[in-house]
Amino acid sequence: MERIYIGMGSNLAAPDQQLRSAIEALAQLPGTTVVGVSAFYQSDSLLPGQPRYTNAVAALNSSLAPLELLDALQAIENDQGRERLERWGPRTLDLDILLFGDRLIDEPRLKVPHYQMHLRAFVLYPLAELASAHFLLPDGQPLSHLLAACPFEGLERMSQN
Ligand code: ROI
Repeated sequence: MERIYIGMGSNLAAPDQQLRSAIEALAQLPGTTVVGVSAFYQSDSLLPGQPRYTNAVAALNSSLAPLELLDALQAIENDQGRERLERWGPRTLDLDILLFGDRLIDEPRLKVPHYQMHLRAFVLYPLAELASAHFLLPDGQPLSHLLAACPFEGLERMSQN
């Protein structure tokens, strides 16, 4: 079993409902338990001209291998109507493996830790709700340092999921 953190995002077709459906789908994966879900956060898209996003982070315990989990996440994205029209386009559902235990994964289909997680407030603040204040990333950086360098500004924490 490994502890895995999944970043979730949606900015189309009732984003909050997309995330709720995704959490249910994660809980159905073989060998997998959802052990925590952060609050939902809304923020403007990093790219102008797109609807606002809802983002959250889920913590899993899973015995799936990294690429098995990646396949499962892409199947959930596709089930929820994800269309891959343009790389950074708006989407009904985005599921990213942020962290997979302490592993460093560098494969063509999968890089872990997620390459931009340390820059994204909509990833770091929800992650901090699930991981302890002393949490270290695989490269030894404390999560608290990443948070200190990444302003909360622009994030809106929703009171209910
Ligand atoms: N912006 C926000 N706020 N949340 C996201 O999940 C997100 N995902 C993206 C881009 C378009 C970069 N912007 C985002 O892929």
